[in-house]
Amino acid sequence: MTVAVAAVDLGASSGRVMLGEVGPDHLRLEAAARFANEPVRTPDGLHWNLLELYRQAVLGLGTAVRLAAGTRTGRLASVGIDSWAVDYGLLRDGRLRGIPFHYRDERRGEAGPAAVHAVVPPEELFARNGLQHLPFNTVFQLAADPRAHEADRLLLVPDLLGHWLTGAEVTERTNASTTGLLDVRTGEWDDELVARLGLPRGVLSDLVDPGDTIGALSPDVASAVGADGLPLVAVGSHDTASAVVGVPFERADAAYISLGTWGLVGLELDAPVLTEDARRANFTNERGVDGTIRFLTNVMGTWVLSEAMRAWGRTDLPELLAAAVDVRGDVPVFDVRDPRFVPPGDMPARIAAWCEEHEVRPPGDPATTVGSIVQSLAAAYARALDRAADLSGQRVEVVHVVGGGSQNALLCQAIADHSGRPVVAGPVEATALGNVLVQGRAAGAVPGGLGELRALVRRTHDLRRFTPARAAARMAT
Ligand code: ADP
Ligand code: LRH
Repeated sequence: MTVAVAAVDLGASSGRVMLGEVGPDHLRLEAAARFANEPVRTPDGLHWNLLELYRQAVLGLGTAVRLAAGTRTGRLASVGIDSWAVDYGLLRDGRLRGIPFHYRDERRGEAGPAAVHAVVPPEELFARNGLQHLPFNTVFQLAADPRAHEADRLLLVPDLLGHWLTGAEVTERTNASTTGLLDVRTGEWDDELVARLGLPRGVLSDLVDPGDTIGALSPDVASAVGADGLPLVAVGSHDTASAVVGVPFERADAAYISLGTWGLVGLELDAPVLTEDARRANFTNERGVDGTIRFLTNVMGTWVLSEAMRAWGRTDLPELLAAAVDVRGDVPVFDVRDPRFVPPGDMPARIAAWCEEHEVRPPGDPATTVGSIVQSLAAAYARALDRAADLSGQRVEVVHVVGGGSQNALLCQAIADHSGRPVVAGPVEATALGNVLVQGRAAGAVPGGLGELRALVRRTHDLRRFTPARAAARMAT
């Protein structure tokens, strides 16, 4: 049996609605809509343009319904939504209270973490929620958000869009694990933590798991998209959870880098690693599909490159990368994890400032700067891969790179070279594939566990391989 489903996949830089066709030997995506995700700055800070994203999602679903009419089954079986993590909308009496903030909003600063840590010290917080310290984790955002106490419901971004589509108010568990309010051991809301932080427990809704049916599209939406009764099915609604479902692992001793705006570097494990070393190394234990744990660290991703291009007024990434290939000699390697690179702004100036402070000659022209960004990202990923292996005790012999950044051959080769490990690049749309696969499985079109789903990705997608220039060097050390 082959089914058609629609995946709404919202990344921090762009969104898409994909028609997915999935069956035991069939996995295919077709774009129903692609659209930019441009944040909006208002006097009170940086916001997501959620209304525009919702508008695009509904338009895209209408197109997916029409495209599905031409497939074997002639209709969509379900819809699933994933997006970036941590951000939320607050509702009262069903109405949104204020425009949701962007996790890169620099105004909220350290007030949230300071308030939380005054009540629950960092060591205890990590023992409870297993999360890497990111100042924008939901728990920290809420501590500095006066609206939290006026709200009767908090919905994470995919769940908020799902609420607008169906009326349901639920929280999907993989994304809930990025809030900081989920117990890392049980996967349930940590009621004691919520109470100690003085947060209203009533704002948190029931948890659902990937594969669960959330509800049917409301009559208004169903008539707008032309599909009566179409169900919304929970997927790994955290985009990284869906991306990792789409990693075509060939062997157990492999790591992944989900490479988009962020570079999420880590391993899939059965159980969290909650050691003091893991906490100090800023590793996280996020919850994945089928109860897996994503043991990873958030490293800078293509964001610094996109922001540099914005500063130069350039949109020709392939040309810039081609020019960077021709740069001769060493390029400066800077610390891509320095917090100065997180907010929007003039990245070439920030890179130059970092280099001057560290007595390194700054890169000059755009080609050298791009080369410098690529080598600096790869060096940081190589360190993170070694740390992931050390902290978990799992060997890492192969690195899978998935997401938009897997198209960047210069970067994939640099990751192979810096890490001394072969890199397998692709699929580009791992997140949408993960979303589609979980829906396909829920519809009964593909049986089995994650291994079977990944084997299907391998059978149906071309992957590109990069061999490390200095594999021998790593083996020797
Ligand atoms: P996100 O989900 O975080 O929005 P994506 O996975 O869509 O991110 O990846 C977006 C990134 O993919 C871009 O910032 C860009 O660096 C990279 N990318 C897109 N197209 C290409 C290309 N043709 N060559 C190299 N890199 C590309
Ligand atoms: C990637 C991502 C990542 C989170 C960040 C906020 O899009 O979901 O996993 O840490 O956004």
